[in-house]
Amino acid sequence: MAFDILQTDWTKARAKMAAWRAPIKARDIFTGTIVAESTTLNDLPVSKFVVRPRLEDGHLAPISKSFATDFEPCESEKSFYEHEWDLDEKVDQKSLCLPFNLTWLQAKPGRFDFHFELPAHVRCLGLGERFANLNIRGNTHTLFSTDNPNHNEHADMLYKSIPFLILNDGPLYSGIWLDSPAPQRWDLDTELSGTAKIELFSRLGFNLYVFAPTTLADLVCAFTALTGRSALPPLWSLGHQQCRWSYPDQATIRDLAHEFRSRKIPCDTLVLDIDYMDEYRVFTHSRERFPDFKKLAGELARDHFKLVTIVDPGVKKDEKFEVYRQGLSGDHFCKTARGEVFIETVWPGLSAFPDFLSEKTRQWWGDKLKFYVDNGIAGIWNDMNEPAMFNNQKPLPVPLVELPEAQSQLFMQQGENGAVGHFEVRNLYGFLMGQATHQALTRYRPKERPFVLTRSASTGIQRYAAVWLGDNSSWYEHLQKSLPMLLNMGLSGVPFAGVDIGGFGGDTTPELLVRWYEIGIFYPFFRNHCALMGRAQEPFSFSPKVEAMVRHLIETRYRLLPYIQDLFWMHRRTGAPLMRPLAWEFEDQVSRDCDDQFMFGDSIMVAPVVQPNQRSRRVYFPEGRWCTLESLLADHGAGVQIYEGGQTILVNCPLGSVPAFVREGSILPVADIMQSTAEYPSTDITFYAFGDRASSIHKDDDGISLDYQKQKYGEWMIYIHDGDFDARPIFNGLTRPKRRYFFMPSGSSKKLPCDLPQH
Ligand code: MIG
Repeated sequence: MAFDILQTDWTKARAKMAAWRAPIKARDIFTGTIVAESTTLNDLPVSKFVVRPRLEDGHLAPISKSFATDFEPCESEKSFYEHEWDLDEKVDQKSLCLPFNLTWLQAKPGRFDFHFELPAHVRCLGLGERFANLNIRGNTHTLFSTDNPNHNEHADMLYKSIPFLILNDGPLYSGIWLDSPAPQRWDLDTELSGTAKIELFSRLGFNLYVFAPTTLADLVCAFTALTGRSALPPLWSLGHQQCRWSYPDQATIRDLAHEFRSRKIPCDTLVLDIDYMDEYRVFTHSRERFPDFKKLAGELARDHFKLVTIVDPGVKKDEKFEVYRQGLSGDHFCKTARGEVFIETVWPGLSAFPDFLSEKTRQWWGDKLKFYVDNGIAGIWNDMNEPAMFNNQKPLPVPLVELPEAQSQLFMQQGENGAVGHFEVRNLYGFLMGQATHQALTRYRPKERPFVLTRSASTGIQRYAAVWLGDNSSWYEHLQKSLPMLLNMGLSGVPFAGVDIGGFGGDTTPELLVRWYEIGIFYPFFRNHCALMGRAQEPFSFSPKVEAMVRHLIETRYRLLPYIQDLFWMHRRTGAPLMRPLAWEFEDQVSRDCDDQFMFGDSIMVAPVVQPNQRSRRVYFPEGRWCTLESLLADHGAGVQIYEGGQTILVNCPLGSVPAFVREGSILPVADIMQSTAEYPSTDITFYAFGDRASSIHKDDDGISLDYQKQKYGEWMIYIHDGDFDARPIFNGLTRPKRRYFFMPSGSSKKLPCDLPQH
């Protein structure tokens, strides 16, 4: 940020210096109520504290509904989420004995302070979207959803706010979840004094959850039993997605589709950024540049492409614009404390912002989305929903001593308990827009799995949307950061995540793009995206050599789709993310500290190159034996390349090779190369085994409908015993899939036909 020394605002600067220097000594002014409850989630003890301060008018703060925990699981999956809260006797917090000696007090009507101990060896993980490595200790983390395109060491507030912190002490992991959408500042021992502090800037109170120590897997299982899990995504959304800001017109989109198919680069989805609209008006398309909007989607569908469009919240302030008029007459927009519609500048110019906190507005927005469904748009991409505003990117007062009174919080929103200041609920804005979008798509296409992508999000977003981590740049540093950042997203309950492949800002280089695809094929959300001024970075934008490398990588992604779907199935039942830190699977010290490698499910370890001009790297192999994924999947009979675990080995990493290793005892279900997932229902599936003894679970379904929730799927236990293949049905709700199955014994180059029995 540039600043002009002659313009220094000394009053502000002094206040900030003073605020940093003097830790605010706080006296507890709390006179409200605390209700303590406890439960067990899959045998894990969890405590919950519902804290309601007394307001200045003498009333208790109303209990506001937690959108994070408010959901109804489908009938067949109720047992994954079942728990009951027991009311505890002790409700005086002074007598509570909490892990890490956690205590809190109310320092001001608009601020609560929490303190807990953080012994020197304790690692801190999770906390949603942080621009940081895996262990986020030693820094201050502000949770206040913000459109911050500068992802660098100064980046604090980002797009998402998920206040779930994992504390790792040796083999044990415990959790603290401060369930409140109000701004929070987590200081994870910046003073090196072994203490952590949270400031919660709220006038309304909170729910605090404390999870007892356990394994990482059990902790995330319990957390997602409370906050929900991702539904199975439509299969097409797991394929390759191509985007850029913006493909200018429909002819360009047609060309793009043609390039992918004629060059045989697999792709499922093309994405339209903001310029498909008429003057950036939501629920419109440009008559000049996209005159045949609906026809375009139809043509692309014949070529097995899906079309996804961006949808921003800002509604253009224009009395002649029907959506704006409806928003006014239906009272759907956020309003200032004086009752005027709040107006700020975003892409359409002066705009109004739907108040997604209000149920009737979510319904209205959902109704409007029918425009996209009627035009054959397959999925919706929500952007700018922090909400971002061109002249108001950092709306919180600095320094923040307590939350301003409701009337001074930029604008008001209408909750179930009446009007509430925006800051108090800002972190819910993107979540609720995503929820409205998800519910609308489900309403219009009840037989299909909805696809929603969102930039802003808060706890529980996985139930409604995939996420990407916003505006990264075409830098190796951001390629590297994508690993720990996505790992922490997964540990925070959000598995369906990715970052822009190739990098969003700036110009990518061919080498960077290839390295990015090497990792990107393991991002659950797999999309190439680039900003307005960046050079073209579609897979065919460079030399034939680069194109061949990227094609091979994308083909590998498609071959792994059966495995990827099995991982989503596993997530659905246990909360396990797809991308997992090594410590999820291994208990040794090196695994615990490692964040430049990760496990993709329990069978594949990814150890990528994230530096330019590097053609080898040291890879840590945890206990067991490992082989390269590429040598396992190559059918040329050269044999698999094996590494003994328990050591670090220098490994060659030629550009364009898949940087992944398979753990002994694994069976990978692998599809044939395909151009889009439309070919998936008839692909052969081959079970590649590494080791003479192995077992895994494989599932099959139609990849598109919600019937799996009505028991329409097939699930098998697959075994390798002394090198022989065996499969037993676990669940049989599917008519026999029309595909052939093969088994590739460990170290062999000859596939053997096999069968998945139907009972
Ligand atoms: O102010 O829609 O993060 O993915 O391409 C920029 C244009 C707005 C930011 C998103 C980016 C998108 C871009 N948007």
